[in-house]
Amino acid sequence: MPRPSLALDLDRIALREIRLPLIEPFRISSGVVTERRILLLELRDADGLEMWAECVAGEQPNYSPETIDTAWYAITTWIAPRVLGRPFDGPDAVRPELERDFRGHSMAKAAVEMGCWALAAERAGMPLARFLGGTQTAILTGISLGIQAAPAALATRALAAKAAGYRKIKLKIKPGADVEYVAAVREAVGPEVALMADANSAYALADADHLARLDAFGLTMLEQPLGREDLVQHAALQRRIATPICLDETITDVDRARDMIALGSGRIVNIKPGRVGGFASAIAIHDACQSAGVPVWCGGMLESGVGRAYNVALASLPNFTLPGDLSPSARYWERDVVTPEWTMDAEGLVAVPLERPGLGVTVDVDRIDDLTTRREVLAAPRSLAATAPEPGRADR
Ligand code: OSB
Ligand code: MG
Repeated sequence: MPRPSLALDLDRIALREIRLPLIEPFRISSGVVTERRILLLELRDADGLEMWAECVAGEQPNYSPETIDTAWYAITTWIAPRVLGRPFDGPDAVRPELERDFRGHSMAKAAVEMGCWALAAERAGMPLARFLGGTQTAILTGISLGIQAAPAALATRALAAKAAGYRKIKLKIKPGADVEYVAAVREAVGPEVALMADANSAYALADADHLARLDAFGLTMLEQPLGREDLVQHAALQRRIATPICLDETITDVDRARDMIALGSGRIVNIKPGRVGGFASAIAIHDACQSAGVPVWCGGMLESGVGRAYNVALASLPNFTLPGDLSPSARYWERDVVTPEWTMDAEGLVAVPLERPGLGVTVDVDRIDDLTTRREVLAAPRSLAATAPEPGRADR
């Protein structure tokens, strides 16, 4: 049988916004989310094959400069015109096209680029995880707990997470909600549980002595304590604390990861494919870290079950050795937008779907229709000539 062609030719991109309320508000040092506004994409190729993808940008520009609204604008204005009706030899050719004289908008680019990888995997008849080079069959899973009103409330949630089997518990911290909170959780869960803290850039290097107090709690890592773009001050902080630093916000591409390693700004990387511009970039970071002996794990952005499929596939690569923020659907939503929903077993493992080609979950289109608040359809110029009244945009 001839090897299936990996070539890609996108014919249509439909954007949708859905609103999905979180079961409980999620608070980090820079803001709170109670309802996710989620941008979903439906890509269609010239043969009519369809694929869902998710853009992880949030509503507010507090974690990243991007938001769902800037991503919508970037996709419709600059990204879609670079890919629609433009054949690619394979999904790895998409990133160079999206980076040429085009800065930023990584989450918007990632949504389209990752959708292309999934479409190519489906065309090749392979599960996305294997198409990306993943080798693991189940992923160690952690939970990220938002900032609570008091240490006892956080300890209660951490105890429930331990009982559920999570293999890592991440505590969001900020000045005024840090040492006491971590101490209360460590006291509650005991010495064996893998605990970590994530500051989302809430501290300055002048807080080094204060942050060194966290060394007493045996944290697996301290995530992004300092500036969102900083590498130099993180290196100075790492020399003053024993807890390994993990970078999230700062690592936007493989060059930043290499710089982190060269400068000693951290010892672990949180890879979120949305933050780094998609799978080609995420895999390059994974490989650079692997060569340097730096472990990685897959972070989360409160994705729906669609985005989760992409993260789980990526996390099956071999250097994802630490538990990911890949909590099951029920941790976030009353009901997810995919079937089956994402689940975790009592050992804290999420199974990598390997039974069928592509994403491995079915998107519940009726549910998405019910949740949709906005929709726009972009068509390749050729189909446009045949079907659409107005250049560049078409309504279904
Ligand atoms: O810093 O990892 C982060 C969510 C929104 C913005 C930033 C972060 C997070 C999380 C969520 O920690 C983890 C998850 O999706 O479960
Ligand atoms: Mg983080």
